[in-house]
Amino acid sequence: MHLRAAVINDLSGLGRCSLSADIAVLAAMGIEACPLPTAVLTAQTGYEGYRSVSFASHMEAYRCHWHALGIKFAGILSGYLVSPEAARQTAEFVDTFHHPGVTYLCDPVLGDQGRVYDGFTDASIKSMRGLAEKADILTPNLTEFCLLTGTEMDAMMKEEATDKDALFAALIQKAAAFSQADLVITGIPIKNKKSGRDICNLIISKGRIYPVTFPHLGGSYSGTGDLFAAVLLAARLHKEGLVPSVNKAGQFIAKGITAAQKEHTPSNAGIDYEPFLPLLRSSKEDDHDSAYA
Ligand code: PXL
Repeated sequence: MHLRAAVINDLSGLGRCSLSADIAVLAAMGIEACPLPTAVLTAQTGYEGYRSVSFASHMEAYRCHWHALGIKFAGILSGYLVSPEAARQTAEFVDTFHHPGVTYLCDPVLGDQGRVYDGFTDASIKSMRGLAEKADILTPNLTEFCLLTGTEMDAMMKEEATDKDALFAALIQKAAAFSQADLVITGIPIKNKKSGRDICNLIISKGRIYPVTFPHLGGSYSGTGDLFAAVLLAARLHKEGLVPSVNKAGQFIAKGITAAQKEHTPSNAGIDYEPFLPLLRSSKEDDHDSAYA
């Protein structure tokens, strides 16, 4: 069956993130990606001297045109929203196209490693919170989760040093605001007695938790959150289970990081994921191929 997803994100010339990542992953997973740019940048904002042109004033035209054409989406993904106006336009888009049976994944791109990305303000955080409340799947990293829930970041980091169970309990309590969604808090550092550190993607869904843990590979690369969200949405649109979908996304990122480390790729340039795109095809799509053989 043909599947189509709207991807609301920026187009960055460098950094292997946002729309470039979304389109590559969705296409590799057999899904048509319809890009709705929120901004066009010479490079993602981690690069010194980047230039950014907002696309917020053009977003309404996309919504109206696609609506007039009667276009339907199986999924909607939103990511980097350059301004509160871009977030408002995204909310309008979601209200227009998010019918029953349509999966809306909100990746609340706001920051990482305890820091807010360049250009975001309290108003950006507030408008992202409004979108997060509409999501079926919500994929903040730990920093973004703290920003969305008004949680002090240091407190969460201290928990990591002491007690994993206490950290998870605190996260579950704060997650109540988004109980309508399958929440996946990514990049949670967890102590591991043998190798030192793991990275946990904590799923909180319908009041239950499912930790999906990987060895900590080190480094903090551009675009990993975008790639993760795109794989997760595509796998869910193919009706793969929530935990296997998170696992698939995590494995894909781990392969890209390992390759980036081998190539000494700078963290701003993103991970070397391209050779691993063919591995994302599901066996269901292969069945689809054989139906046409
Ligand atoms: O990958 C997140 C992201 C997306 N888009 C832009 C960014 C960033 C992170 O820095 O700058 C423009």
